Amino acid sequence: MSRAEPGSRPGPSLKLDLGGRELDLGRPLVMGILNLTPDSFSDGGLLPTPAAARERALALAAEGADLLDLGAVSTRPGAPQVSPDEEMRRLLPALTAVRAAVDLPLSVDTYRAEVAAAAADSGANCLNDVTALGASGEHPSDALARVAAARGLGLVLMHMRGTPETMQLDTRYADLVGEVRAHLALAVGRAVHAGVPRARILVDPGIGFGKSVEGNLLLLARLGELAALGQPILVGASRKSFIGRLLDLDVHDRLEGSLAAAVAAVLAGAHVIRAHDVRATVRAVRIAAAVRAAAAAGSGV
Ligand code: HH2
Repeated sequence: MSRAEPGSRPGPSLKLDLGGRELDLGRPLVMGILNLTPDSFSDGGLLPTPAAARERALALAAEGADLLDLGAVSTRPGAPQVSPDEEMRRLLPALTAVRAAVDLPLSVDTYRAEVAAAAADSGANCLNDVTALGASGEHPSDALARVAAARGLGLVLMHMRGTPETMQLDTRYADLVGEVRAHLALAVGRAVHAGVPRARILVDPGIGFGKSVEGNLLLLARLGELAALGQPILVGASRKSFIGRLLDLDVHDRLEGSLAAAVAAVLAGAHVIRAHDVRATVRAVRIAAAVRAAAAAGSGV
């Protein structure tokens, strides 16, 4: 009987196509976060210039990131709106600098079609839409999916109820996991209808986006139920406030909690982990993946 490599998953491996870059999902991947914002909840203002973004991207690549996610607008609870012009002013020079420096697939965290199209021109491979085609919550639009389809980009569809301004006002759900799954199923259907092939779509339960502490824990525990959507699952729990609330720790002291959440997500079936602390996350996730592979391989050792 053939044995799986430690850290890999046995069986036929799923492939992900991000703008012409094929990623093997036979092991969990780590998406390194590059925040080009002045006000992100844990690392705002750290990358004020394209040169700083490039250096950070090179560092995350050296730490073992499989792909990078560049965001120019904070989605922290209560974050103010930023104009598309301001978003592009922050994003595009940094994206160009990062594209020239690293060979990893680059994702751009935006829900705006015009920003997405400009990002595609500057070398983005994937769009990360925290509104799952809900474009701000009030104006559902398939425009972003049409950009992904036309430019051959990957597309992350994340669940959020409301907008960053309103999402934490009411975090009660009758059936959280069922609602998240149904919401993502609809979004995947809309993306496919707009022309994005399933091989390019990831889903994300949106940890911290309109959820209580208990809701976030429930989503991590029952992540496997999203497998029914048939798409790879991305999870972003890094440094989020539920970790701070559970451990009573400030945002700069959440590394261990973030690693524990990443391990829980991988054991529950996550394919991609979005993280600020890449080196530590890569190591933790490799152990979780090895445990998962051992469980799948059966009882003979
Ligand atoms: N979380 C954040 C931003 N974008 N995208 C996906 N797909 N999943 C997530 O969980 C997710 C996301 C929030 O984290 P961060 O980017 O560090 O903070 P901010 O939004 O304040 O810039």
